[in-house]
Amino acid sequence: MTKRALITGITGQDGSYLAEHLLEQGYQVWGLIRGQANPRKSRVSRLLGDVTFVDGDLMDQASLVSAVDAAQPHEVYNLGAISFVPMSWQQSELVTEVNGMGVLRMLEAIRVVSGLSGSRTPTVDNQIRFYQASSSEMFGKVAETPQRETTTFHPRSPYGVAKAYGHFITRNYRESFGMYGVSGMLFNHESPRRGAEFVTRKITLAVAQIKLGLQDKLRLGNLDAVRDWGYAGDYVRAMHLMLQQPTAGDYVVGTGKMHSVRDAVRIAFECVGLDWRDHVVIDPALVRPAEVETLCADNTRARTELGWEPEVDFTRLMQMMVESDLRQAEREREFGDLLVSAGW
Ligand code: NDP
Ligand code: GDR
Repeated sequence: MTKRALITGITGQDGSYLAEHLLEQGYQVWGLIRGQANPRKSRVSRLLGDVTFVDGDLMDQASLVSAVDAAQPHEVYNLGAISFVPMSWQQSELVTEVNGMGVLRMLEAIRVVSGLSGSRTPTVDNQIRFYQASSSEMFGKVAETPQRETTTFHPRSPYGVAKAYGHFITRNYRESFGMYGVSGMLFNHESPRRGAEFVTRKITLAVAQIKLGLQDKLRLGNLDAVRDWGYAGDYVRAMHLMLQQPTAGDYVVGTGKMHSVRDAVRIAFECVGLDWRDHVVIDPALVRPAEVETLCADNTRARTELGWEPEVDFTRLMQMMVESDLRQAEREREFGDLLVSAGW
């Protein structure tokens, strides 16, 4: 039997890698697409023939019911969110609606389409399995290091608070309705497809421009922040594995290795033979109102129960991103030169 999966957030970094991974596993993939003529749909243009797109928005309950009904999925991956943490101080209500209430709306859509109620526990075989994109931001001001599934939450941003709601409501639907719902408590993961506003990609894009002489300075905030950074391609494998377990549970996913933003900058500049100290400027405006100082995953449960291992280490990840951004910057420069020579 061909399995069907519905992915929200398919135009994002993780959605694109997950769609590719599930297609490789023989799935029929459906993607929820938000907005008329969504410009980010071009990001998944290479999947256009393979993925069925369905209109919907995590702000709109009825659209989620229609999407689940149309796709009749075996698995739903809820990756849709406003994922840039600083935006959650500027538009806290919107972020709470999408990242928190959006989870509830998707759980309700699944409950309605499956005909689940508290009095009727479904058999494992006929359930729609649900994956929620939880986040290490829920740990925030950390109660212990490294962080594991049982570590107390102390989120430091409206984003983290909304994700904590999504996490607990997923668990609550598991306990209330017998729904198969899991939360992947994922630590930062990056790739050449990472949004340009996140610190790793901001650094690698700038390194490429600086190497080609198109830019001189890179403005950053807190260089002392420490994160556990992994590769998005590795992390989508963990998402899929979580939904294949006999019973639903929550899993921390990270590498267990810590690096500072300063390390990230140093490694990225070293990739092109430059010294970061000649180019980086500290901009206090980029320092957050409340910072998550340090994060590090205890991935024991994911490794032992899922058999999951990360394959790309941090240095290789930064190299991969710098190489990709350098290639793109060189192409753009070449294309720009062609336009100039053609008299455009
Ligand atoms: P991206 O920012 O790259 O993608 C976010 C996706 O969410 C986009 O496809 C966007 O679609 C969609 N989206 C935004 N608003 C809505 C809405 N109202 N309704 C439906 N879809 C919406 O994020 P990532 O791929 O990096 O992350 C995926 C998920 O994992 C997110 O939930 C994020 O919070 C979470 N996460 C990410 C981590 C990371 O390090 N990358 C770590 C831990 C958790 P559109 O094109 O319409 O804007
Ligand atoms: P984060 O990722 O907030 O951890 O959330 P981000 O890359 O934005 O920040 C990481 C750390 O770098 C520091 N920093 C800067 N960050 C940005 N964006 N820009 C800067 O100029 C800069 N200078 C220093 C930040 O202060 C922070 O400490 C990501 C997102 O993908 C979330 O959706 C996800 O849930 C978490 O990872 C886990």
